[in-house]
Amino acid sequence: MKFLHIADLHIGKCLNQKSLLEDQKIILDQIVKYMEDYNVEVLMLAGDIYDKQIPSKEAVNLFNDFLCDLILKHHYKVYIISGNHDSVERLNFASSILKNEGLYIETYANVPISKYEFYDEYGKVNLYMLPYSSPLYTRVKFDSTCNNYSEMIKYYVENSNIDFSKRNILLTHHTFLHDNMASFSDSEVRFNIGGTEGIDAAYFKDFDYVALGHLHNPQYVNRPHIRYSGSILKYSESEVNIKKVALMVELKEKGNIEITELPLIPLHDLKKIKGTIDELLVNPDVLDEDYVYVTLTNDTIIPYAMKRIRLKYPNALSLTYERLSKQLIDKTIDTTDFKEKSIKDQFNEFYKFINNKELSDNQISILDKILEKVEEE
Ligand SMILES: [Mn+2]
Repeated sequence: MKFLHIADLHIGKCLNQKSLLEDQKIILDQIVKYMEDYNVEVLMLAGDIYDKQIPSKEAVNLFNDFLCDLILKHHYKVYIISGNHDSVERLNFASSILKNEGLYIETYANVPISKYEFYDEYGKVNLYMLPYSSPLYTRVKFDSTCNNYSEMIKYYVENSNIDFSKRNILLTHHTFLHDNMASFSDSEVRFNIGGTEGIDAAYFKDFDYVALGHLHNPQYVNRPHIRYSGSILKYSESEVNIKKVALMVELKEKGNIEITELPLIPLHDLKKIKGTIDELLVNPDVLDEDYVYVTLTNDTIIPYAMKRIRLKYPNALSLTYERLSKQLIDKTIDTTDFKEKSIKDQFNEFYKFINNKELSDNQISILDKILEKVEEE
């Protein structure tokens, strides 16, 4: 059997207040196109469908259109689990009814794990769907004494009577690590502080394929068939150099699996650019509509810098000054006896701290005038 594995759609996500809905639509269209082109009739979504527990109406509409295209137009089957960003109750809406239409949604972790079956020329394939769950939920809901995510996953798998002589797929949304390592990005939300969310991926080596969601960088952990497809778009500055993919997986007879990375091409790329304002504004008429994080290397603050940058880069997301941010990290102002200092001296010190030079005579006379006026009032 053949299926497409994607995850971490985060529909409705904004980057620095910029809505990515149009970008997300382009990617979802590409996914439908890949399914058509490669004759894939099953799509698996490994959680974080929406970016928020209460998604905007635009986000819900976009996902609805995507599902209608897949199911009503193409008659594909779609399997969805919830991730840590999704609302368990809301995503579960009408799921029992939708099963009749080829849309399988699981948002509550079950014991045994919810299972669906496929048949192909090599026999039966079991799909186990384990949505994002927490040790607390598992302890309260079931007869489990699990104290952390590793024990929790063990509990679900060991109580599901899985026949590993058959072909088995697991669809889940958690943090799986290999030797305590994985490639994280800044757009994932950690489940808890202290790092006990990590689960040893080796535990899943007996599954024929593990379709993972949560980590936004595409990667495999421990074995090539225990795999994160990654998010469908770059969702943070830490991902500018990461290529996003959908994974096409073909399960043949037991032990024979083929995984193909299909590139997802964004409408706008996400990148970092750096230079003086003049360097960045060379060829001002040639627009660059990618999403850019701008770092200026100028020594002084440039008036209306963002306004000027946006003439060439209309989708600029942020602007920082390299020297300023470096300085602020490298040193701090000595504030021990600041109360004894005059406002003028304090201002002078602050100016020197930011600009690495003293106020000029002209600036001092302007400052004197301002201070005089402030005192009068
Ligand atoms: Mn996510």
